[in-house]
Amino acid sequence: MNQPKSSRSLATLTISIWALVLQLAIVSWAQGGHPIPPPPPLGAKTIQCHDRPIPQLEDVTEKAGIHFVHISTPEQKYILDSMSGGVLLLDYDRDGWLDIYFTGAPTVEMALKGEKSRGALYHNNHDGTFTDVTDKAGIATPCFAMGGAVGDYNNDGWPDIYVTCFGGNVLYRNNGDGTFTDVTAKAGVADGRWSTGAAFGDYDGDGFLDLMVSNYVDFHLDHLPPFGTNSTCKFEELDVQCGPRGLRGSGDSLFHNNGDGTFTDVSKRAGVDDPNGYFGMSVVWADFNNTGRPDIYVADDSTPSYLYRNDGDGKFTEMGLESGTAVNGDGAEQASMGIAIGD
Ligand SMILES: [Ca+2]
Ligand SMILES: [Ca+2]
Ligand SMILES: [Ca+2]
Repeated sequence: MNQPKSSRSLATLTISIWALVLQLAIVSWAQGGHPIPPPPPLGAKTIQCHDRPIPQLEDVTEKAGIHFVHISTPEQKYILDSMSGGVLLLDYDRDGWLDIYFTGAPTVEMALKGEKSRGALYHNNHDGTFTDVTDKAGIATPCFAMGGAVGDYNNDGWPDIYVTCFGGNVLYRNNGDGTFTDVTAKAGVADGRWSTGAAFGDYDGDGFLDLMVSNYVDFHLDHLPPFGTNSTCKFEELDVQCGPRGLRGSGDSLFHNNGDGTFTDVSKRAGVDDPNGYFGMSVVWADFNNTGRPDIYVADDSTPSYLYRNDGDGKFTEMGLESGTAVNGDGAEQASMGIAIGD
């Protein structure tokens, strides 16, 4: 096609200008990082920052009717007193609104006297308030609780609760009528050690949620490590609680869901049993290498963390060090506690 030269030049110039505008827009978007978010909803509490309204968070605990208080001791003579306090969010009655389960732990002193502490289940009333339904639900005192996980292990559509504990975990089946039944014994998922983290994930793709549990320190109420008594129970010259360094760690557990309400401990066979006895704090399932199979990450306190690649044959390969997720950039072990996964 023949085009007059001046017309071609004008077209070329126009395209060049548009390309420049597009390039500038891309650069400025990339430099800005994110597109401008929509404004907060009307009536939301905000402050102005760089001419933009920034939403403010407000403590609504009291207004919401939540009165749960976690028991703690200021002395914290034992490392067991320093842990616990996990909270689960789940829609246990499937009304479309998230409810809250607070786990409760006693102090070591209370436990030695045989005293228990309560957890609490709060039902979401859909109006910003909650009602304590713990007693009706029957999940007030599962154990010396640390935290837990939510998953529908029996595929009946109702989310079930697994509570991690010091000295024996508890699986509660959701009965679908606001009550739960302790099915730990039948399911075979008590573990019995000091469990901290737990997460449900279907590692073998059979449609049933399996359960990974991280365990912390080998700790016994009848053999308490005495406060400040040796070099690992000192901070500078001060006497402090012992641990986790200087105490023995506990291995981790993977329970395969058999699909009939029972589980089988496959930790060793799967290669995720933590024979090193690292101090496990929390665990998460995520497909880190986009194979369609969930892998496992275990955050360990004061010891290297684990990244387990799901090999698809019921086994996992630990690749924490080579993936750069076991220790920090200087090669030092981290006091890893919790985990968040995001893209
Ligand atoms: Ca609900
Ligand atoms: Ca269920
Ligand atoms: Ca499974």
